[in-house]
Order: sequence, then structure tokens, then C-alpha cells
Amino acid sequence: MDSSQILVTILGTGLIGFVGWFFFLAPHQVAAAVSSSSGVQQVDITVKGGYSPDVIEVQKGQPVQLNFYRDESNSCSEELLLPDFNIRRDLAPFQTTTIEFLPEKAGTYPFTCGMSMLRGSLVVK
Ligand SMILES: [Cu+2]
Repeated sequence: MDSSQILVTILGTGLIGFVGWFFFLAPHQVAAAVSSSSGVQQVDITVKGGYSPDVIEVQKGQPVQLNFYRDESNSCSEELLLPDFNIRRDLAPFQTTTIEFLPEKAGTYPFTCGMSMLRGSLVVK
């Protein structure tokens, strides 16, 4: 190997490491729902190359309202799936789409984009 090959190898290894960190180890952003006066637990989520926050904590037995603001037109995020609650919604770009449901059982429920590339979790306590 000459020096340029060594350099490419080092850069490639670093890039792979970064990608691994980004997808598996990057810190999650956790948000607890805020209950309104009517007892609805509300969380605002920004959709832009991912979900922010991506871990949502709610209490069971109280209605939940998730407000997804899709801050992009990238087709990856156009669909939102919350399979455990039979929810499948189209998110319009640069608009807020509100999803409401009642979590009745404690657990951790994933939500994803239509291709399962963007991921978040709903934690019911
Ligand atoms: Cu996607």
C-alpha cells in the first residue's frame, strides 16, 4: 500500500465508525408529554431526517395527541406508521398532522416512516 491507499483506508474506517455511531449510539432525545387542562397528553414532534424528539413518554389511560410537524418534503418521511395502534398517516410537508389515540397498556411502541428508516418510540408508563 502506498500512502494514498493508507489514507483512503483510514478515512473509510472513520466514516464507517461515524455511520455506526450515528445510527446506533447517537443520544436519543426524550420528551415527556404535557397534559392540557382537558387531560390530553400533547407532544410536538419535528420531522426532518428523523423524529425530534424520538422518544415520547406518556401515561397510560389518558388520551395522547402527537403533533407531527414535517419540516421537509423529502419523500422518506411522508408516511407515518404507529402499527401497535393501527395508525398509518400521510404527513403533508411543512404542515402539522395531529394523531390521537388512547394508550391503554404500558409498553414501548415503535413509530416509523413508511420504509422503517426513520424511527422513534412511544413509551407508555
Ligand atoms: Cu423513510
